[in-house]
Amino acid sequence: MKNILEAPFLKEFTATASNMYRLGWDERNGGNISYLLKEEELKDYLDLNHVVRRIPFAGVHPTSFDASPLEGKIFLVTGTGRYFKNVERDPANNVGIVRIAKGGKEVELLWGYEDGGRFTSEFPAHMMSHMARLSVDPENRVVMHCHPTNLLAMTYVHEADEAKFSHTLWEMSTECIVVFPDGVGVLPWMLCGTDKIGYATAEKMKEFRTVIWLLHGVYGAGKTLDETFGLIETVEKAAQIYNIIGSREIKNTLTEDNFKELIDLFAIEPRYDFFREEKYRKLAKK
Ligand code: 2HA
Ligand code: ZN
Repeated sequence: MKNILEAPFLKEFTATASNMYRLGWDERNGGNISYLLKEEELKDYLDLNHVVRRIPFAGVHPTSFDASPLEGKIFLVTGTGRYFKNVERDPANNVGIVRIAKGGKEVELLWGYEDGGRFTSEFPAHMMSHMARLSVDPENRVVMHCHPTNLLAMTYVHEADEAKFSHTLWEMSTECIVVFPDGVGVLPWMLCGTDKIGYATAEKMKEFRTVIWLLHGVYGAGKTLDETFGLIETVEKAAQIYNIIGSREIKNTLTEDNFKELIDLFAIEPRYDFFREEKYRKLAKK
């Protein structure tokens, strides 16, 4: 067997955690990442028949919560209470590789959490989000949660309306509508670590790759770690520009006609129902 600490998927994962930490998105034990692994990329590094220990799900309703659609799937997941700051220096204690057990009520630990730890408290929200994303995008592999400073600040002063929030972010730089034409979903404040917020997040994840938890942070989903990181990075930068502008008078902004030129150039399908002008709203699919 090769040394798992040298595995490309693990190195990319831990480097991503460090980048998130350095950007101030993951103070203390804030944030968590789950990454769906392929058996082929694991088989040279781990004996997949060796289960280190079994860990039940926590914070979920034992009868209604069901991760069985993910049975047999293997995830690399940050640990509960662990600091992103330390993930790259010490992955064996701070992250784990877990397989969803038969029945979908517990996981089989294959590697990691070596000092007795367990997966993030947001594991139910992650698993439900994976199920939701996979139902609309079979290539989705990453769910990422963090507390980006500017986006969090923006949730205190901007209306919580999804269409308005998305439109404002789109206006904050030319790239935005290209990177997240699906806009952002917005959830009211809810207690974190529960299956209730997990269900609500997953429901939004069927429509959006970015879901904002008001006064808390953001969930992002994507096919790769880079794509998901880049999505949150772009949303966070837009929020930063929004905050820098503050209450100063806007003298220039991107118009919906500008958006349309970008949409045509990049051949993307935006949420036209989030537009204001009737000529664009009527292009909405629903
Ligand atoms: O503990 O960010 O939402 C990590 C969190 C909880
Ligand atoms: Zn959080």
